[in-house]
Amino acid sequence: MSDTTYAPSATFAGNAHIDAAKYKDMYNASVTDNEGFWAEHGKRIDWIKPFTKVKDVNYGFGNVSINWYSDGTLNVAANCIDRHIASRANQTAIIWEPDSPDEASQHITYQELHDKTCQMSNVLKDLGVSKGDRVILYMPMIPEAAYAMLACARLGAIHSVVFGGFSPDALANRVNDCGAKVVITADEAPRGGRATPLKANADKAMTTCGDDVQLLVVRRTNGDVAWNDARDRDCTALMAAASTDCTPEEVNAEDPLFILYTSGSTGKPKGVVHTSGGYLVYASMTHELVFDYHDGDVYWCTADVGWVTGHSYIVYGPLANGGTTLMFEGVPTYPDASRFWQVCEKHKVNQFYTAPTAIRALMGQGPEFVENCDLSSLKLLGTVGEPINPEAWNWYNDVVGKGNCPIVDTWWQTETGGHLMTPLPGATATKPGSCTTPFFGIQPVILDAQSGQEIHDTEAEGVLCIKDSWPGQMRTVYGDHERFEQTYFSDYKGYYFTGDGCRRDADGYYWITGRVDDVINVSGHRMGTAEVESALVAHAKVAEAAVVGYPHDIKGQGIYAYVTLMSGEEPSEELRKELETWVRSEIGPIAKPDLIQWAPGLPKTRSGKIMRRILRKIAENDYGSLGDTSTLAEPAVVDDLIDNRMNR
Ligand code: 6R9
Repeated sequence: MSDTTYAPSATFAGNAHIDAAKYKDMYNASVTDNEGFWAEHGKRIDWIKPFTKVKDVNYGFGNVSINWYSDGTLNVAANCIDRHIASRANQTAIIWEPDSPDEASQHITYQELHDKTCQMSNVLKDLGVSKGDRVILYMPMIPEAAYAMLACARLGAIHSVVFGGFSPDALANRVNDCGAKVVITADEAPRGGRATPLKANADKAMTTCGDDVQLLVVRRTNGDVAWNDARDRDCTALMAAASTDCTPEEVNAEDPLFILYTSGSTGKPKGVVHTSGGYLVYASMTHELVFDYHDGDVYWCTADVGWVTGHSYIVYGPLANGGTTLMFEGVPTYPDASRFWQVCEKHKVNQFYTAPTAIRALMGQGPEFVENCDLSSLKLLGTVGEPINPEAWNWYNDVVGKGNCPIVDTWWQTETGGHLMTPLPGATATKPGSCTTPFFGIQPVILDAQSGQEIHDTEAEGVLCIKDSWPGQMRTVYGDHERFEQTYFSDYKGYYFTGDGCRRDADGYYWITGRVDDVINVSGHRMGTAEVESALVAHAKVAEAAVVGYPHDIKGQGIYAYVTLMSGEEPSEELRKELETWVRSEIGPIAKPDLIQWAPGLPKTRSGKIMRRILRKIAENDYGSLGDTSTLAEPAVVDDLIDNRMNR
């Protein structure tokens, strides 16, 4: 926590879309007449048939249903492309910066974006994809990923992007869960000077998918790949031969736009469903106001399109606003730690949006990597994904922003579609580490975790819920509406439960304290501890496993796994490596445990529940506050775990 506040400069506030007075008026209007507010702002996108209904929402457990603009029709791709053609055909829509600085970057105009997207749409159409069909994208950060998302939107098909770092198993699970007709991938994904064999991974995944799933392969590196003539299609060749015209399909506001799988506290990842109209209104409005985006600005979000940030703030928000959005294929530290800053200089980036984990990693490399670059184009900096520690915030502010760039610390979730709490850069005085105050129409509440009662005092700490709906909210879990209601609407009736803990200070500012469920946040990526545990116990030598998060200097949280081996198995360095590799291949590199502790036994209640609270404390090196251990079946196991804990 930090007490310093940074008010927007008069110059920034003077040129901003929203200043402090306007924020206050608009916020009040947005909650006193929520429906009127969203009726007005719903007009920011083009409708084929304008909506007459605005909001139809029920948060009642057992009957949860969320609808916005439900009698309106539109096409999302037409909003992101076609409607800009008259005025911006030759303006750059996407700047693509490849992994290696030695390869040429590309500037894709709105006209080119139109033509490529239509070609991709026609390729998909020829494969039999139509409205409502699911298409999986397993792709590098290349323009074709954006074309593919927009091509699905153009046809009214539902895309589901799977992060290229996920394993073949994780990919197959998602293909099967949503019943995808087509998987779009690439030969290889260059990242940090190495190439991930996406096509080979997809080949493995397809062995557990239905025979009718087709594989469309973009040529990125032209590397050698195996080819199955009956199933595989060369996307690059087919696009080149396809027509650059494709009529956008008219869809209902509440027709799904995409599914994005995200980790929860239990079970397999859930398919978060976002729909078309409300999502686009919310993504475009937050993009414009939170980043104070103005015509002609060059905006860069460093996320991957495999995460929600890439959906809302690389593709849909910026393009709906007719903006110029930069897509970066690489990583912050390749070829060296100045890569981000060199890209900012090269493309004269105005707004830069990244994750605290990247800031911390770059901070550790020293200021010279930043100081050697000309960052005078930067006007604003943003962060997302996890709480930012004040030290990293200050470095970002002083070294990168030279004290001239407001920082927007945006709190939101895959489920929320767009920012819910964030500074507005011309309006809000910031405090390092706080996501400050709510966006328009958002009513955060803090509840006492035990009683579920709302805490009305300004200063409060508890679980964070949201009182009312907003247009960008998820609508359901794909194929499992009951799970949707259970996860978000059952613990605290009448509210949307975020899963986050939160504190409100005397100024009414919000400070996210981290997840209150069994979800950990590793480098800004969500990971269910249960997912990692089930991967570990799927190994033949593992009897039992418990996974918790622990504070990690760079990643925010690291993965700490307690593993009990099958009797007869001996712990060894070799086995530790084997388990690490195993988890990588079961889920993906981001799930690899940072520390594995051999545990002859795990602390359990007499009813057999693992006491994670204790395991968390041991992992955090905080034995003084282990709390009550008297309910444990075998209290002695705790001493053993403490004696043998892993050093960090
Ligand atoms: C957009 C995104 C959501 C979880 C969320 C919270 C954490 C995200 C944050 C933040 C503190 C911020 N989180 N932004 N915590 N300050 N600015 O990250 O979505 O991957 O679904 O993660 O991330 O814990 O609940 P997602």
